[in-house]
Amino acid sequence: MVIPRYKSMAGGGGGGGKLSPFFLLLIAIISCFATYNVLSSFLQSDTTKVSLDPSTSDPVVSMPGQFKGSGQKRLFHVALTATDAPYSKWQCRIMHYWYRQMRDKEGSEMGGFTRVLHSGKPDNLMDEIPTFVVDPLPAGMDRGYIVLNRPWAFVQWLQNVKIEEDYILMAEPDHVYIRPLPNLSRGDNPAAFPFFYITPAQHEKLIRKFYPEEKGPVSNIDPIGNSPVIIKKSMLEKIAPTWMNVSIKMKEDEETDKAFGWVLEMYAYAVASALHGVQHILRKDFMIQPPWDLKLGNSYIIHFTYGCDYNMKGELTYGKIGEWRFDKRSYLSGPPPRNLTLPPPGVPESVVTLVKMVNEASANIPGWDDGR
Ligand SMILES: *[C@@H]1O[C@H](CO)[C@@H](O)[C@H](O)[C@H]1NC(C)=O
Ligand SMILES: *[C@@H]1O[C@H](CO)[C@@H](O)[C@H](O)[C@H]1NC(C)=O
Ligand SMILES: CC(=O)N[C@H]1CO[C@H](CO)[C@@H](O)[C@@H]1O
Repeated sequence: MVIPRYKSMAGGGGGGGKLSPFFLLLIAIISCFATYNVLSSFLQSDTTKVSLDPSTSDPVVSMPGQFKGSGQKRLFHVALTATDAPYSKWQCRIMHYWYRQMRDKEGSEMGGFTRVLHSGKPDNLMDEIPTFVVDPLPAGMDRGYIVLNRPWAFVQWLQNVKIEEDYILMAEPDHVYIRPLPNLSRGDNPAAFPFFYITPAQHEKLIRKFYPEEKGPVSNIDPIGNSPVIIKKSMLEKIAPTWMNVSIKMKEDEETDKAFGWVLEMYAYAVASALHGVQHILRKDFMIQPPWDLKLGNSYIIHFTYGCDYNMKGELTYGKIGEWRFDKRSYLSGPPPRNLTLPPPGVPESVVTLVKMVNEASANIPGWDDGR
């Protein structure tokens, strides 16, 4: 079997250069934010940047944590970090569509939804998807690695919005819900998906630069990224600023940057949560990743980060463009057309289901092709 080595993302690689002045600037920005928040809690500034989808604005009754075990739902807020690039938009629309299909089903503990848009300005999906606009990192600070904006987006969102739910699901645009998602966390343990390519033990020397020995063994660091994770809001509020710090420090450290590459920000979350003594429940059934996972089983999410290439005999041709293919990267500048051709016979259930779900969403989302 071909082993996919990286969580692939569109875009170029990291840049070079020194970060330190930017880092100082960042600290300044963080303190401005802190000041702003003290002020805004007095001024009761309920943000004007939130656009509420009428279908999700009905009141959500949030239950205090103490009620757990009483059969009450422990709702979690679905937080989707995204940009305003066409590539991000069409994935967000499909993701939000399936959230709405699953939210009210039996077994779901999905609460409200927010797209945390880290492009700094509203886009044309504000009326379709509940959105909160946050600022990107100052120009150049992400060093071409746009996902470095994610922790900063969470920091801003958590500081500026009153979230009803006690739990947060950190989600990504390329997630499709195949079943209603319950709150998989237990007590103080968040739930996370274990990624086989996140291997802290194999990078002990690097990890120790950010996770000092007195904190405990490197095995405390979970093989995870920030998404999907269901976590208590109060914990994420503590972890997010550390996550941001750690990710910027890792990016600044040449050796670490080189070793972790595109998954640096995942390591940064894993280390940051361990620094706060948080241990995750590892749920392999959280999601499947076609084409490697063939069956839906009893998992909850399809993560479509890998290209799916097949010949007409239904055989996987990974790494070679298939006669039939579905790859999100084929649609960098706009949405896939409606009614994509279904794969040939023999292609696994996971891939067939994914394409059918993309088709169902695109068929039912008004204005699918309108350049969004
Ligand atoms: C982030 O890093 C700066 C500089 O090292 C430090 O002063 C600050 O306390 C850190 N904040 C968190 C939340 O780790
Ligand atoms: C989708 O495309 C197939 C051919 O690939 C066609 O038979 C079918 O009618 C189309 N469905 C819709 C809703 O356009
Ligand atoms: C899957 C899961 O663990 N869901 C739990 C979410 O929280 C409620 C309340 O504590 C439990 O009853 C569910 O079992």
